[in-house]
Amino acid sequence: MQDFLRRLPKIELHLHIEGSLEPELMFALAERNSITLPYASVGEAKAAYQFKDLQGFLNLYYQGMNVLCHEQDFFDLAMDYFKRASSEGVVHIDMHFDPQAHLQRGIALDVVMAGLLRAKEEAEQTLDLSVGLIMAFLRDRPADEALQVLEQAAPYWKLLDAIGLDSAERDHPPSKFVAVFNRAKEIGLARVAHAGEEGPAAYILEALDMLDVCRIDHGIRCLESDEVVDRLYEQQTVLTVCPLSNTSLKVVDELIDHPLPALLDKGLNVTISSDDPAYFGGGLLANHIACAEAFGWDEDAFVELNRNAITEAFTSESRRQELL
Ligand code: ES4
Ligand code: ZN
Repeated sequence: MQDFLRRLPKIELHLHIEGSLEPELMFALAERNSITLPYASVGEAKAAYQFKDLQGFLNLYYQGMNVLCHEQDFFDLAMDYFKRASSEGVVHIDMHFDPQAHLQRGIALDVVMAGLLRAKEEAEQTLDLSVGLIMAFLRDRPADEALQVLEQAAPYWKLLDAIGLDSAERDHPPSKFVAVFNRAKEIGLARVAHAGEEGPAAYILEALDMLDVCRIDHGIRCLESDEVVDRLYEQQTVLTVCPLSNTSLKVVDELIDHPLPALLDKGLNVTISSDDPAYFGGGLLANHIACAEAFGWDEDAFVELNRNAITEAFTSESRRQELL
């Protein structure tokens, strides 16, 4: 089964590129940029990756990305992940990135974009990998700021596939970002949002109704509301479910208790992703293997999940056909 899963062409629709920063690269970039890390060693960093909840993780995630200063750092970050993912059989990645987290530290948007776009281009030319770009906004920061960043990104609109909404979910409902998402729609950008990860099922409905998203990142708490499950079923909205993320952040106690099988039983359009692979114990292959072990799914189940993802991937129709 592990060999099959490694060889299976896999698609991930939900990956935060800053969450792919492995401690080894973090140390190398810290040295390159003369930054002092709060860890004495790679081992110590890994040992610190024990999270109580989403906020506990976000604190280390924002701390870790402090080593990203120059265009080359963003290129190395993304290329490092693309190569690793490709070697595990990943053929498409829709990649979130968090411009506000870098702007806040005085890193210009052009620096972030130049590095990430160059890595995307190189990956698409040298690996059998296509990459979609999702500019994500931090929901625990003001909506005005998000709107400003979206306008500031005008030179890049043509190169983006979608906008997203991430960071601390509780008390930051989708409704806070209606103006930002309306503007993205006007611009012609697709829209996705994290909802129903730590936040309530009602946030999923809000994201659908008020932000007009085509995809819900996580969405696992939909099971707390029949109304929300019905909506997701009727629209066949894609859910990007991240099993190892959910256990790492204690959204779910153990993988055996994960709602994935229940979501499939309801006929929902489920896909599997890795979220923040450097922090949650592995990438897309590790997530597949963990699901095979926990749920005893057969090969066809994984083929189906990846087919769901291909159909919704942010890439050209010809690439989608090639992957199907
Ligand atoms: C995230 Cl796991 C998760 N949830 C919400 N926002 C995020 N940003 C990076 N990882
Ligand atoms: Zn996420």
